[in-house]
Order: sequence, then structure tokens, then C-alpha cells
Amino acid sequence: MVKLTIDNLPVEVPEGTTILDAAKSVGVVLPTLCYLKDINDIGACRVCVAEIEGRSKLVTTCNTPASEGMVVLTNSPRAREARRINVQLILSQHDCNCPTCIRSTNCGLQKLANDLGIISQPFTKDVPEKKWDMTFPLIKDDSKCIKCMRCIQVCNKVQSVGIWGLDNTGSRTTIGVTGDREIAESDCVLCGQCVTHCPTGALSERDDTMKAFRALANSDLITVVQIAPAVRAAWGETLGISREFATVKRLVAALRKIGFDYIFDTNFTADLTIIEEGNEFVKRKFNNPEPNRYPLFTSCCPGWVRFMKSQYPDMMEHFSTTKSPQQMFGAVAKSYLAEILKVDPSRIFCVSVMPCTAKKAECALPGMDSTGTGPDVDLVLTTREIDRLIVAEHIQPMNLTEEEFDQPMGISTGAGVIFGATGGVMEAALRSVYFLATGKNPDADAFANVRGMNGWRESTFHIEGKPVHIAVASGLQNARNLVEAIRKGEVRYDFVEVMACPGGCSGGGGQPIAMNKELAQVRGQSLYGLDKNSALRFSHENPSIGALYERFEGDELVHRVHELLHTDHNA
Ligand code: HC1
Ligand code: SF4
Repeated sequence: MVKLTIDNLPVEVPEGTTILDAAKSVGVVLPTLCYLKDINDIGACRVCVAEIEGRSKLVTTCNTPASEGMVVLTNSPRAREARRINVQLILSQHDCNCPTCIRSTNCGLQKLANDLGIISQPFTKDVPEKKWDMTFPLIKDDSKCIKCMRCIQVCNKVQSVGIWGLDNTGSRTTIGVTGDREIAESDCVLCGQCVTHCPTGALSERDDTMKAFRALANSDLITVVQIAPAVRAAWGETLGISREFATVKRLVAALRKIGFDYIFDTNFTADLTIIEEGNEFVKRKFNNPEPNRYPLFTSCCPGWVRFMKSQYPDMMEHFSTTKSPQQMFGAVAKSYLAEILKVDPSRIFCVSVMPCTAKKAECALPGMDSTGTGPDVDLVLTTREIDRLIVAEHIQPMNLTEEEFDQPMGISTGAGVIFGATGGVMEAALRSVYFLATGKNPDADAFANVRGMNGWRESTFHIEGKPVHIAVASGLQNARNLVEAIRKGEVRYDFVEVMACPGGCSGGGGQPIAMNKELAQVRGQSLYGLDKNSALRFSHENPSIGALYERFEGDELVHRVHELLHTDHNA
């Protein structure tokens, strides 16, 4: 332990603790901008500077360890002045058009400037801007970039994808796509983690809200919207309502006010995914067992699918052929629902509300047009975009009362809702695999030890006398480690779930941004709470799924289901 004083407060912390963390332990919270704990502690922005008695230079507290006898002053005149100048220097290279910025009111730099009372921008400088493909789902605005390097570090260290690097030098330094490539030519998996870790509006999703408004205004179209599992755990975060109040039924009410004609639940097709994927696994493991070198991989996360396609293309055939719940929903909406409504599928405009940026690309993949009338999913909005729509429609979230989903695609089970948390797809699948293999339901919590936040977890369960080895990973560096170990024969699994974003969709790149807070775990817990309280906890008990299969009963069933619900993921 080391003893020191910070702003005249005595502090005792373990050796190696940074001054920043030591200060926090006694309630002194220094501002930061570039700092991301254990990921980016390079002291680039110099906003966290403090004065140490006896030293001539100020230190960056995020990467300077506290030491015995230190006397730290975080707000001495020198420290205060330096911090202010450092922020002004950053502002001098930043396009400060805050009213039109996507991160206005949720920007680390704006908050800092406000907190420090900087009410004029003393410098102005042209920022070299590179052309950007504005059709790509990930948008970069150089004029907002403060070169904090968070995107570089997150993409490298957390996702092992390495898209971003430094271009130019000195005051002309910018962040660009490595290898001087266009973003669309790169291996970007569109996880959006660089967006959720960007402190400013330099990185964002492509804004598709105007397309939604245009569709809503078109009276020829029937607007059908689906809400993804993880959205319900997060949509209220930036709207000033508590997680408890921000129920999915209040989101249904908001979407109805916005004017969507039908509001359905992606959880319904999450249940459908489990039936299809569960059957695929049972065939592979129990009915027709073959010694597979590689496990069956879940296929619902488009970031993970993109990652494997670019990094390990020889393993694509081991993906489950089931489409993701988002894509199954679109296919079912434009076939089954169109038949129920007795309308031509081309009149259905299918919108998804997703916690994900990669879903914007998934819906545009070739082959995701199962009725031949256009894409199954027409438009994907992130949780952030739907929040913007709610605000733009001057809906007062605190005045919303709960409303029900429409039917028949509004019924779902607790197994469907946990898709939004890491391990949830595996747990949901195992509940139904057990049933499909034995004819009996297991205890609904029999597979709960796949839960957790460790990046790579494994378990063995015994079903019908056979050991079933499974693994779950989230975050692509963890996924890469797991895939490498499988390839080297160091580990052997039957079934593997991977979600690209740490914590799964709860921590998705399209979720509301909370500066310096990782909320995937708390959101995931709220999904597990919904599962626990569900009347139905097994996908195979969803009565609406039974009705859908009955609709396609007969000779046509196998062909029709395959066409609607499966894909080879190679597009
Ligand atoms: Fe997900 Fe999925 S769980 S991928 O994280 O399989 O986005 O929430 O909608 O499709 O259901 C995301 C979430 C989501 C799909 C489902
Ligand atoms: Fe990297 Fe993901 Fe950002 Fe693409 S979206 S640049 S893969 S962090």
C-alpha cells in the first residue's frame, strides 16, 4: 500500500494504482476524455492533469501511479489553467457546430467545455477532411475527431480487427482506415464498438430516421416494426426514464404514437430461430452424429458472421444455416403476415429496431429477399435512432402507458428475450435441444451456468446420456482466441455461441451511449429478470410458432421453411 494526499485528503491505495483511481477512491473525480480503463491510458488529451508538489511538470493522472508521500493537487492554479488550455486546443481543431451534431447533449467534449466554463472558442483551424462513403452504415466525420485514439484501441484490443490507424503527422494528424483503404473495402465488421466508445460525434451510425418518416407518411405502405430483445433493456437510458419504467410495452406505445401500423417482437422470431437451430444441432449431435472437427456456430450476430467471413472463411460451412431472428422476422412478415393481412408483400415496409449497427448491413445482403418483392427487412434503426424519433415526435416518455404488441408475432418466451445477453442464445437453444432430444422439458434454469461476463466460457452438459460441450464468447478478441484454439485442436466443442459485442447485444454498437460506463451487464440482468418472470420459458412452447408451422404444413413445408428461414451465410 502507498499513502499520499490528494487535494489535502489522506489516501491509501495499493501500489500501482493510478493517481486518477486513487483520487476517485476519496471522491475526487478528475475529468477525462481519451481515457478508457485498461484499453486507452496514453494520456493524449491531457485533460486529467494534476500538480505534484516538488515536480516541475504537471502529470497525466490516468497513467501515473500514486507513490508514497505524494502531495497531489488536482485543481491548483497551474493544473486548472493547463486543463483549460488543453481543452481549448482540442476545441480549436474541432467543428463546434453542436446544435447539428448527432452527439449534442451526449458528448464528452461538450460536457467538458461546459463544465470548465469555456464559453467561447478562441482558436479556429481548418481540419483536413477525407471523403467518406455516406451509404456505409458506419459514418466518420473528421471535423469532429479529437484524435483521442479510443477507436483505434477498441477496434484493436477489444475486437482484434484493427481498422483504424493514424494518418499524417503533427497538427494534420487524422484517424483513417488502415492500409489507405475505403471503409467498405476493409474488414470492418460493423460492430459499432468504435462508435459507442467515441467521446464526440466523429463516429456514428448512418442516420436512417428520415427514411422511416418517409415510409410512415406513405399511405400505400403498411409499416411493420419489430423490437429486438436487447433494445427493451436500454431504450429509456437517454430519455430520462428509469430502466424499470422503460418497459417494452411503453416502447410499443411510443411506436404506435409515431404511427407504425403493426408492432411486433423480434423475440417471436428468436423463438423460431431456436426451433430451427435446435433441430439442426439435434440432427448433428444425436440423430446423425458425425465426428465434426469444428462445432456448430450460432449465426444470429451479423458482426460475428462478417468477422468469420473475412478472417476464417474456410470455417463458414460450420455456421448454423438459420437466419438471424431479424431476417426471419422480415421473411415471415412478407409471407405469413402478408397472407394473414391479404396484402401484396411489396406493400409491407418492414422496420427493425436493433441495438446493432451491423444489422443495417445484414438486411441488405444478397438473398435476404425471400418473396422476390424487395428486401425482407427494409430499414434498420438503432436504439439511438428510435430514441431520436421519439424525441422528434415530441413524445413525453414519462407520460407513456403500457400497450400490448400486435399479434400473431407479438407472443414470445423468456428464451427469446435472453438472446440479448451473452450466452442467452446458447441457454435458450439448450432448453429446446433437451426437449427435442428427450421429449421432456429440463428445468428452465438447468443451463444457467452459461451466463456471465467472462469473454470466453465453457461448460459440459449431459443430455440423453451424451456429453454436450459448449462454449460462449463475446467480444471479437475473445472470439479470435477461441477460434484459434479450436483450429489448433486445443479445445473441442459441439456448439459455440459468439456475439461480436462485449456482453452480447446488450452492449451492442447501436445502444445508447453512456460516457465511460459499460452497461451491458446491467442491461443483461434486466433481460434475465424478464425471462424469470415469463409465463413461457421454452421456445418450443410458443403457441404462435406452432400456428406458423401449421400454416406451412404439408408437402411444401420443408421447401418453404428452408427458403424463408435459412441461408448459407456466404453472401
Ligand atoms: Fe440481437 Fe438477435 S439477439 S442479434 O443481439 O439474434 O441486434 O437484441 O435482435 O436478429 O433476437 C441484435 C439483440 C437481435 C437477431 C435476436
Ligand atoms: Fe472496428 Fe467495429 Fe468500428 Fe468496424 S465498427 S471499425 S470493426 S470497432
